[in-house]
Amino acid sequence: MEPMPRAVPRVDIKRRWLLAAAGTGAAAGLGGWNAAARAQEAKPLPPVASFKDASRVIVHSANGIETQRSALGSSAITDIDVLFVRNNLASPDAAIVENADAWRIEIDGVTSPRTLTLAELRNMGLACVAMVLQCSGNGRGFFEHKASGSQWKVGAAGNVFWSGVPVKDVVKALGGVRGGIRYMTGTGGETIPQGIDPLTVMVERSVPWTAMEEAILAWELNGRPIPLAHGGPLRLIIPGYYGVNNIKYIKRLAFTENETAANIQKSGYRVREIGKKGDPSQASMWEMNLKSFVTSPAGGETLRPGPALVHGVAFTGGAPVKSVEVSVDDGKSWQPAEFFGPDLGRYAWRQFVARVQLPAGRHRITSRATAADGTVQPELRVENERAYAHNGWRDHAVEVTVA
Ligand SMILES: Nc1nc2c(c(=O)[nH]1)N[C@H]1C(S)=C(S)[C@@H](COP(=O)(O)O)O[C@H]1N2
Ligand SMILES: [Mo]
Repeated sequence: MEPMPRAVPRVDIKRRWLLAAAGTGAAAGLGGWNAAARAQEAKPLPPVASFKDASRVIVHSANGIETQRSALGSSAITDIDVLFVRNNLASPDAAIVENADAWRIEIDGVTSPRTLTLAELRNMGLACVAMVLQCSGNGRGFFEHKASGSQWKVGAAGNVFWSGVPVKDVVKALGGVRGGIRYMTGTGGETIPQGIDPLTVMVERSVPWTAMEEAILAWELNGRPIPLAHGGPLRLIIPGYYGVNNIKYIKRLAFTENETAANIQKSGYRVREIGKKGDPSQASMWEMNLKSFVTSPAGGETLRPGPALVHGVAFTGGAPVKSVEVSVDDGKSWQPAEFFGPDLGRYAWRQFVARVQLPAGRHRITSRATAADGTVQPELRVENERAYAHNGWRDHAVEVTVA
């Protein structure tokens, strides 16, 4: 059931991209893309993400762009030049971000349902949150069963600032939620290709309605209007939840009794055994699990024997990160790391650093986070059909040569 909705929009995105490239006379046209795909070489950035720094991202496809491990740097916040991009459907027309204030969102499941413009939302409340945005499939590239989808390693994640109006302020202004509701459901503003059952492709996700306490309808990303690639002009932000729940170009926010019947909710983004189909009885990709990984060294380097610094990031959608340990011998022994940089709150990632000794030889360097409730980042991935939620420290190790 699942490959269908993915296969269809992918074709559509490519077609759109080609049309756009042809229309603007862009250098990388039809031939460029096909040749690159054939040769399995570095692919060009799609127009919607042309502002990215091609030298510091990995272009998996026109709808999957990953941040290189080394590009995550040590400045706490991820620049949009390198922030990953993941689209399930072709993005809407770029005109929607040029005319941001006119963007409309329908609010339903409240006492007084209403359609509000972005201009109106700007006067209803203001909040800013630093948050890790991470795709459910981040780490898929470490699984061995060849799960379909982008083979992300660590870089389908970034730590960014979002500003906008708290959802609870909007709800309050509209008289509060109706009785009996259990979910908050957001709908993406994409145009559904004709001749396809909308439920099979639409990006509409439901989360427990209590998530509205911290949710934001955001129009600003790292101090600028949200670009189209990241969901501008208006995006639902649910701190602590996997990327897919953070609906781009949101056109409807509804408080509902039931989860949406869209495939992306019903059968997609469900954790199940390899070979099984998705269904609503399986866990949905909501809160993120505890994870850390080393960002420097980034792997593949040759280092001098002696003292070295290892640094990286730790984050979670659950109980706050309490501590991080680092190992330079593939997990045989561990030493504590220290946090550095600002504490941007429980939904942001925390940077850690450790001073280690590296004798000559080859080393696998990794990190392991512990949360305030005692949860420890596991050693191994949990095998699952769609390769979601990988937080095992073993696969996330980097390998260096010391000589
Ligand atoms: N409307 C809409 N929202 C969406 C998506 C999409 O395809 N359409 N993709 C989701 C997925 S799977 C992820 S991981 C994040 C990616 O956000 P980014 O592209 O800004 O990094 O957006 C989510 N929100
Ligand atoms: Mo995702």
